[in-house]
Amino acid sequence: MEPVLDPQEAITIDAHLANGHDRSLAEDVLDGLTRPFKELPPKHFYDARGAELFDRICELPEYYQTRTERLILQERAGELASVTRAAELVELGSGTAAKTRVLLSALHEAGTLERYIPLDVTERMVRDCAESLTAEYPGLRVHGVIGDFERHLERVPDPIGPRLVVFLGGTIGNFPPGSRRRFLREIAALLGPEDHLLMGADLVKDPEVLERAYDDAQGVTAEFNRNLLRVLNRELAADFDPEDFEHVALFDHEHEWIEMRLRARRAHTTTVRALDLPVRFEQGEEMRTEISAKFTRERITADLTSAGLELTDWLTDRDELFALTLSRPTAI
Ligand code: AVJ
Repeated sequence: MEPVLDPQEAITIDAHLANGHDRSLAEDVLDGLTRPFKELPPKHFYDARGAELFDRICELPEYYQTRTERLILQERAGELASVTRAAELVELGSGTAAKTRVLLSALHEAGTLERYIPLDVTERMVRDCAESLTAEYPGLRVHGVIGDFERHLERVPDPIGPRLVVFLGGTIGNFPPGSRRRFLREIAALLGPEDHLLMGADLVKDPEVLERAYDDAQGVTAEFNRNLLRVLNRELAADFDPEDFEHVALFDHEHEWIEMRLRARRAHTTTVRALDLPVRFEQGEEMRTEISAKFTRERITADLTSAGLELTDWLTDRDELFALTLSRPTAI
């Protein structure tokens, strides 16, 4: 018989963000907009509207990542469950946990799953998915962590058995190469010798396919990009006119990453009032808003190795558009 837990016992939530805005936006803007080459980090895209636009991106015909990753998970979840025999699944940036359900179901069927630990900045998402998942999977405990995976990894509770950490969607591509390795090393610190990391990575391919995925025909990605300026207007009393900026997406062949930028259509000065910061843009000046690195098996293996992890499985679709890497701490 499945143990039946009442919801009080099944759900624990720890909050590490004072409020939804406590993600260093002001400091990031102060750094980023005073550089000779202006830049804003992509994590600030995701306010309510940004999250909604990103969901629409995931459905676009040009944006193959989400559906390809889901397909790989559907095909291989059973195998992942039997290889990892995970008692707990820790998910970094869990969101609505849409794709995670495939894994949770496989682990539940294998009879090993006891606990799910979603870590996400959006409190509502963590609470909602805790409620629905404890209802969907009898006996499952959910220990939600409301936090930023770049700052709160050490708040993940101690393991209760074999652990599978998952980092899906290809978000590892947002980190520049040095930070990427540092972050992987931080993830490795969550893993014991019996534990695994499952990570999604977008693969190098025809640059035209890549650029289309970041500059779709309907202009959803352009809106997503410009939404960052609306976030600054609202949170920091800035006075950007998003229509003063043009969406740019291009593949950087040397670094093998997509860059998204916002290009000023005219010379103008905006003010970020909360920071008392005037910001001058020349006509055509570009501000970088995201890098999204594309990987080869060799490159991701080297990154994992440098973080003390060894690749144990490489799961990809038949067209090799996207890959899931399974890795574990390197035996010493
Ligand atoms: C959520 C970081 C994986 O890089 O493809 C989608 C974000 N930006 N379209 C990506 C994104 C533009 C996405 N990640």
